[in-house]
Amino acid sequence: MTLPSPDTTSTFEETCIDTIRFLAVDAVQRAESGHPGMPMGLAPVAHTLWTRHLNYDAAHPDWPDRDRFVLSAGHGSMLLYAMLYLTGYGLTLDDLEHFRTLGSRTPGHPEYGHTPGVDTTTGPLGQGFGNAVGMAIAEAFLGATFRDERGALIDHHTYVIASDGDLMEGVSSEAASLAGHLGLGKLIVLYDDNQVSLDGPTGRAFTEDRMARFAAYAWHTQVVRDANDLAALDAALEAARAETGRPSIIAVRSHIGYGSPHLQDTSKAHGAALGPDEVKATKENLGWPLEPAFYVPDDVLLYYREAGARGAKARRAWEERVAAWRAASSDDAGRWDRAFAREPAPGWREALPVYGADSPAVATRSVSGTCLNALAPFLPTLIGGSADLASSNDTQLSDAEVFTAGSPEGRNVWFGVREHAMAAAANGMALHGGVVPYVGTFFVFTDYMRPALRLAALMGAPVKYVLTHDSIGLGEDGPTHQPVEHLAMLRATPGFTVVRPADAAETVAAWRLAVTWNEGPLALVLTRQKLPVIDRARYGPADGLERGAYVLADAGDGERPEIVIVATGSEVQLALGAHERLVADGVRSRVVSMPCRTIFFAQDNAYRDAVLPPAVWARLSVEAAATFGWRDVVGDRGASIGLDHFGASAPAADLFAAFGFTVDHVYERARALLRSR
Ligand SMILES: Cc1ncc(C[n+]2csc(CCOP(=O)(O)OP(=O)(O)O)c2C)c(N)n1
Repeated sequence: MTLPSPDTTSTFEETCIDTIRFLAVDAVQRAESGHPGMPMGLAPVAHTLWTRHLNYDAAHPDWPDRDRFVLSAGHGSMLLYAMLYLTGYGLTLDDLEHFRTLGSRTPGHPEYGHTPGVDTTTGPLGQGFGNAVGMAIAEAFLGATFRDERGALIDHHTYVIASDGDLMEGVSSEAASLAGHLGLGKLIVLYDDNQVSLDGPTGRAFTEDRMARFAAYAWHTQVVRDANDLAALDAALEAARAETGRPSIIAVRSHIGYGSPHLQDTSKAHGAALGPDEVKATKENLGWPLEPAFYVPDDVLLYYREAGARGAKARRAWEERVAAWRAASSDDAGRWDRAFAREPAPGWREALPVYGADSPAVATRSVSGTCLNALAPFLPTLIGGSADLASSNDTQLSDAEVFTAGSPEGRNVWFGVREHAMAAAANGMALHGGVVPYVGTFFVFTDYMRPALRLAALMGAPVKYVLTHDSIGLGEDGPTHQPVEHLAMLRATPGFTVVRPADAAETVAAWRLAVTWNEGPLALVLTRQKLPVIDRARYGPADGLERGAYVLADAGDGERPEIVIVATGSEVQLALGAHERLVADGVRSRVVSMPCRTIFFAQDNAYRDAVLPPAVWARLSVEAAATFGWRDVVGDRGASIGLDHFGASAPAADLFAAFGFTVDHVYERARALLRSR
């Protein structure tokens, strides 16, 4: 089948575009829920992309060198689902008919890992934009890392559809600023300039010159004055690809609810079904058959299915090229396989540092930096950085270059003071595949990363977070910088793993866990202040961290303990100090180090009961953070030493003393608990 010439809007292409529009209209009407307006306006853009620009093979949605597509304006999900169905990703008309219903493959917003062809989960506006910047970083890095004599083996574009809401959200401003600085020339954003958002005209709240803003970010900018002008769209996309030194944005003037006689250009077309009468009026207006709903003309389906299969040739050629390159060098083949499996090369475990009782006190953030650098040679696709706190977070890879437009093989990314964008980009990097992203900042600034952390958990994106300055132990910077509720927040996030090691040896064990942890996001929560290295000859081995919690000290001699003190991070040493005094008093005391509550709760009952015997009701938790959630561990009759208020600005030792984080206080609370029996 020959394609219609791209420079004319043929009647057939109008039919194709109307098919997309009415699949969205009918699906939203059937669900009586959803967002028809954006797909109606942008159907020509999707049509143009999927038939003439995107490099993809619908039968292989995971092809590593496919172009990525991010629908940042995720509320317009029916636009994406219509394209995935039409081009043959395996979605069916039945899936579209069950849009937004329980168990369907077509949820309200696109979800990664749920629907084939969805490259990321979006919904919170602006996040997709940030993810796409990360995908473009990963692409550039991998392109520089894996090469044959013809050049980059990973060499694709990242396309985004973004809406007014996406560009209003701050995360996209940060991400755009970063992308412009990094000169990510293969990132192409199509901005749906329909001048309407949820509550009404954008003029109420969003009036700056958007293209001037992006030009100032060092982006290549273009305007297409009419979304229905396919030739102009084609030309703009060609020009965007021809621009290789800067990211591109194309503002496409479109009409929300295009074709709807009463709702076009109004916010009523944004987020609700048009209603049966308006569906009918719109179909009549655009000359579309009223029945059946979900009508797809045969020749339209054939046309899109052929477009969806056209990339098979390029995919096969790419696979042959990679196979030939792999055959020439088993080293390269190994590097490639490990990169895409996110596996370090053999020998990495032995390369990690070892700390003993004779090691001087050391901050867990410093140990983390040593581990990261020890791992770097074994994991050459480990790439990341910090939000301008690399020296504080110890996140710098000392033997690697900085990632820039001129040195895309660099592994140190200077994200700048942009936590929102950094975390969103890290998600995109993880989802792209081939790289293991890590990012660092002060623990308290997870507040600025929260939307992306949540999405990382929802998507199972294996991002590593290095979060330092983990408590009042950071001292003089004061309560603005001292996390209180952050551990509870991360622990409450389903699918998020948070590890707070107690000393150097646990930090090494934590990195050992992190490196092999590909199930989802994992955060290491680390101290600014030095901590003594626990004497492992005397107490339990740090490997226990792998089970989330373990018995560190036990005076029971096989007998059931009278009291269990459970602590995390820097407070474990206080628990040990109190324990020694209790033991001197003749109390059968036990200390449990619990660096990761989630992993511990996932252990079998036998292990959990062995660590925390159910019959021992006298349980005391010690953690310099909100006590929220500790009752799950200590029970109704237990007690918690925590921080249910903000901190203060003073040296760390003064704060620990003032707020009850001392051996004396832990001991006294333990004795009081025992007395209360
Ligand atoms: C962070 C965030 N805030 C609010 C929303 C709710 N919301 C969904 S779409 C939208 C605005 C829609 O305007 P626009 O982005 O222009 O999309 P269009 O109306 O053109 O479809 C809002 C506020 C959201 N999804 N994400």
